Amino acid sequence: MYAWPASTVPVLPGQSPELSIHDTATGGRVTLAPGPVARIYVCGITPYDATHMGHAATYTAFDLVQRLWLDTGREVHYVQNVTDVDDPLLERAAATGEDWTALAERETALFREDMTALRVLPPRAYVGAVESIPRIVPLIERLRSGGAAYDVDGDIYFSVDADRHFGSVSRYDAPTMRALSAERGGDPDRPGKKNALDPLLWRAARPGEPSWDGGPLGPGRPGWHIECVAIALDHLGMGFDVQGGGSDLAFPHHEMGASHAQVLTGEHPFAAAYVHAGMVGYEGEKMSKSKGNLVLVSRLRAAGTDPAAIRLALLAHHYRADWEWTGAVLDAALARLDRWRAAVSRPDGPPAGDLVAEIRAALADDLGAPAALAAVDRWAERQHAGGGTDTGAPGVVSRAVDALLGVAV
Ligand code: 5CA
Ligand code: ZN
Repeated sequence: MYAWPASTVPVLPGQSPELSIHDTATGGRVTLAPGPVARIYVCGITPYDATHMGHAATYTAFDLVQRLWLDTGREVHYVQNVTDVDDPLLERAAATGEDWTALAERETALFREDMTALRVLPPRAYVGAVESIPRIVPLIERLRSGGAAYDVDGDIYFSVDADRHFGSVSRYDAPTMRALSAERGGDPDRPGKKNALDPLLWRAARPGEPSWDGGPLGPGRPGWHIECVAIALDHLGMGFDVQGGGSDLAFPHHEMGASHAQVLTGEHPFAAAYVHAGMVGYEGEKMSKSKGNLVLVSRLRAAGTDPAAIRLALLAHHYRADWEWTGAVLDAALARLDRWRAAVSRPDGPPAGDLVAEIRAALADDLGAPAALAAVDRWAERQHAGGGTDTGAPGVVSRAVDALLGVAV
């Protein structure tokens, strides 16, 4: 699939320190040391509804990772999927009477527009589940022939007990895993499974559902976790630098994906760090397509809200925090954007060399975007208080804010 256009990223003198980031699998910080090409996989949308502030916050967080790595002089091999066939998408299409492919295409197109408007840099590879089926089928066959997958009435399940590292991504206990499995697409109560947590790899064709030729697997469609594994292994290989997504993906999705890949390759780990963004809520609940309590990026854009202000509203919260979207959050971001724009539009200002270092240090410290914004605020305050005479400073600030934070001032 094609992704979306990249906004230009100014090249700054000097470079960011190495990124130290919270890793779910260890529960602590890791300082990443990618090679000349940093490798990151971020789980993409299931395109059955429009991009809401929760999605936008998560993709903006991982955009900071890409920007920081670019600022260290590296290339970034960023891969993102589109879950363009799965239960929620088919259920929504059935409920509204729309063709499921048309729904997926429309919402993916809207997502591209939203990401472009928010200056989220595109992945290098943007890959759909459907187009990946020819790469998914052989992986399932290999798991089955190696004894790590088995049939239940024609459906094929992965045996979590085949991976001695199972549980090491989320580190949840068994009751928590069981509860989350039921909540997030699993079927722990289905009879005939070896372990209640075992996830579906291949769902045999059902009347009224789309299906594909699975060769020896029979006609059917892929399970959710194997989709991301097939795409990540195809484009990045084992041991890539960051597997990313929202915190609701830690279990079962990233746990199962790591296990699939570890059993397939005999190697460990799947990713050097598992990075999870907090959940954005609205009116007391997690913002979600299934609950329908959505604040949509596209709706704010259509109402004339500057996307740079939306981006600043997201960056004002630490990526790991759970937080609530409110009108006041947006108002504060609009005011900040005005202050910054007024500050950089002067012909001179206070020296900004330290500010660039402060933004870099804040981001390298577990993506501390709020601290980075506070540093820019302080420079803007000095500017508004009477400023300085450095004629290069406003340009330095606007380029740094653009390159590192993705905010066009
Ligand atoms: N297609 C799968 C991943 S392979 C999926 O989870 N799609 S999604 O559309 O449901 O979510 C896309 C991304 O947005 C995921 O990383 C998810 O964790 C994140 N996300 C969903 N809701 C929120 C929220 N309220 N706050 C923050 N991030 C969210
Ligand atoms: Zn995924």
